[in-house]
Amino acid sequence: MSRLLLPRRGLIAAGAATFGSALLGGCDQLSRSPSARRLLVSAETLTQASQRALLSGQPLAREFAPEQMSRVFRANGSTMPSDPAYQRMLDNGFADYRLEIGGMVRQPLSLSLPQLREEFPARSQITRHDCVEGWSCIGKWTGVPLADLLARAELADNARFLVFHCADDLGRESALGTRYYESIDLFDAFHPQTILAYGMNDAPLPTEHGAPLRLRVERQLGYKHAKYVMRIEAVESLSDIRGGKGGYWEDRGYAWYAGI
Ligand SMILES: Nc1nc2c(c(=O)[nH]1)N[C@H]1C(S)=C(S)[C@@H](COP(=O)(O)O)O[C@H]1N2
Ligand SMILES: [Mo]
Repeated sequence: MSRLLLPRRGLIAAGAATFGSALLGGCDQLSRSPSARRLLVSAETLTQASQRALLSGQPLAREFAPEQMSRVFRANGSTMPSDPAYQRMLDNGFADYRLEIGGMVRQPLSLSLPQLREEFPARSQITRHDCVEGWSCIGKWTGVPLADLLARAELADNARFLVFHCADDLGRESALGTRYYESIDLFDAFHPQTILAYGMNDAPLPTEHGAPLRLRVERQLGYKHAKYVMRIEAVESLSDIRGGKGGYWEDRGYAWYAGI
């Protein structure tokens, strides 16, 4: 991704979000607008149970048949984090990997890959990945629904966003920090197709696609799908994190809500 592409990519992302909401009418449209979504999930009186009720019945992203899967699934952005701690985990088959879940939760979690595979339900889905650079690929993803992880971590009532901290450093400039990160709201966090994938196309998630664990948030554009996820942080606001816009690319001008 070159710097020159940035303004164009930002425009496309913003256009895609507008197009997505233009297809919906009335209340749907309201609940799709980023500001209304924030308002809807910000009521501090919402309990976890009412959050779940509110968030159920959301539209699903299209799922595809196995024969529609792309023969080659492109990799984009980071394809091999250079971080020495990551390299050590990779060399060790991720035996020492732990997914940390913290911030505004009552039960902070630290979960190994075997725990993620064995202690939680698994979900598989064949979906299309759309990158703002103008390419799409269809692949199969297997992982643990984020909603099940959050049920165990017990979100605090004032938590409104989940931030995904990644292992890779894009190393472009230093003022904002160059580690990849992303964030989603509770609508996407509890959506049934939002999973942390450890498998791709019936094999362990390959390094170039984000091993050992990457986010799939199927109603959003490619850059929201954080690869190399090390830590999930529940927060009330994104403004104190890094550039304050909720993601590595968002801090550089992309839309935070990248709905397809
Ligand atoms: N950690 C991390 N996640 C990332 C990126 C990245 O550079 N680093 N690139 C994003 C972009 S722009 C896209 S299109 C997808 C690419 O996922 P893929 O490599 O599995 O195709 O990952 C997204 N998630
Ligand atoms: Mo992308």
